Amino acid sequence: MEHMLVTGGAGFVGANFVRRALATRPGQRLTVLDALTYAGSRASLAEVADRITFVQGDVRDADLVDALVSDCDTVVHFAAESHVDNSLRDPAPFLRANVEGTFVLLEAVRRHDRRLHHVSTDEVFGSLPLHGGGLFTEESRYDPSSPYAATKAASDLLVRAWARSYGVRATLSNCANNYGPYQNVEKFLPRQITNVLRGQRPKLYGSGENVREWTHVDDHNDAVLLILEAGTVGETYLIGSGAQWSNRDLLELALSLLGRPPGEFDSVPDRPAHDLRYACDSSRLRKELGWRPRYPDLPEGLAGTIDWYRANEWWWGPQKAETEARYAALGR
Ligand code: NAD
Ligand code: TDX
Repeated sequence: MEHMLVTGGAGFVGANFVRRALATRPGQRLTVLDALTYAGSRASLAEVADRITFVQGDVRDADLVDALVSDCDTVVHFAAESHVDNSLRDPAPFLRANVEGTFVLLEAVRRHDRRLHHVSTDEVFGSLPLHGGGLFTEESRYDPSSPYAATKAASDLLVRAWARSYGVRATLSNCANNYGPYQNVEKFLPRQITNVLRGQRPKLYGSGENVREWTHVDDHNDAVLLILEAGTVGETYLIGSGAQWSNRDLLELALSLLGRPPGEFDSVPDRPAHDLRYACDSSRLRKELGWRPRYPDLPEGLAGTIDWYRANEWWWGPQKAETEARYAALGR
C-alpha cells in the first residue's frame, strides 16, 4: 500500500476515504482518478489537494487506466453511478460506469498484477422482510431490485470471476447506507437536512416504514483500510454499524436535532421496487479483523453531520435547486 489509486475519490465515500487514509496513515501516497460527474467535486478534496495527485478521467478510458494502474501497487475502486432514483429514470450511465468501468479496471489490474479492493453495496442482495429479523451475510443470494443494484451486482460478479479465473488479488466489501459530510444532496439525509436549512419541507417516500442500516462514512472507510491491510484475498466482507432505523423514525430524529416539530414533512409517492429493509451481519469483519464502528450511536453521528451541513452551505448550495427540480419532475 505504498501508492494507492483511488477511483471515484471526488465523490462522497471516496473523498472521505482519501481524507481518512491521510489522517490515519500520514505518509500514504495517493492518486485519485475521477470523471467529475455531477456527483464528483474537487471541492470535496480541497483540504488535502496538495497531498494527493488528482487526475480527471473516466474509469472506462483503458489507456489512462492502464498507465495509472501500472504506476501504483493498490487500487481502491469507488467510482460508480450511485443513486437509485437516477437509475430508475435512466439506467444507461449505470451500465457504463458500474459494469464497463469495473471491467476496464479489472483488465488493467490483471495485466499489472495489482491488489484491488472493490467497494460495493448491500443493495445487491435485494430486500429483507420488514418484520421477523434476518440479516444479509456474505453467503446471501444476489437479488437486486433496481438498475443501480443490478449493475453493482454485475460488477461484484466480474471481480469474483477475475479473482477465480485469473488469480486477481481482490477483496470485496458490501456496505450498508452511509451518512456523513460531503454527501450529495440527492440522498435521503442530506436532502432532508438541507430542505430544513432552506425552509422547505422534507419529503418521505410512501409509508416511511422502510428500514435502512446507517453507517458513518468514516466507519465504512476504516473497514476498507483494514480489509486492504489484513483482509483475505478472494473474500467478501459485509460492513454495517447495526443501527437499523425506519425512514420515518430517522426523519423525525433529524427534525428534532434541527429544532423542528416531528410531523413537519410531506409524504410523497413511493419509489418503484422500493426495498423494504437492508441490514448486514458484519461479524466476519468484526471477528477476523477487529473492526468496531466509532459511531455505533446514530444520533451522535447525525448531529455532527447536521453541524457540517449547517457550516458548509458553500459546498451543497450550488447543487440544491437543480436536484429539487429533478425531484419535482418525478412528483417527489
Ligand atoms: P457518489 O455518487 O457520491 O460518488 C461517485 C464518484 O464516482 C463521483 O466522484 C463521480 O464523479 C465518480 N465517477 C462516476 N462515474 C465515473 C467514471 N466512469 N469514471 C470515473 N469516475 C466516475 O457515490 P458514493 O456514495 O460516494 O459511492 C461510492 C461507492 O461506494 C459506490 O461504488 C457505491 O456503490 C458504494 N457504496 C456507497 C454507499 C453509500 O451509502 N453512499 C454504501 C455502500 C456502497
Ligand atoms: O427524498 C427521499 N425520501 C425518502 O424517503 C429520498 C431521497 C429517499 N427516501 C428513502 C428511500 C430509501 O428507503 O430513504 C431511504 C434512503 O434513500 P437513499 O439515500 O436514496 O439511499 P438508498 O436507496 O437506500 O441507497 C443508498 O445506500 C446504499 C445509496 O444511495 C447507495 O449508493 C448505497 O449503495
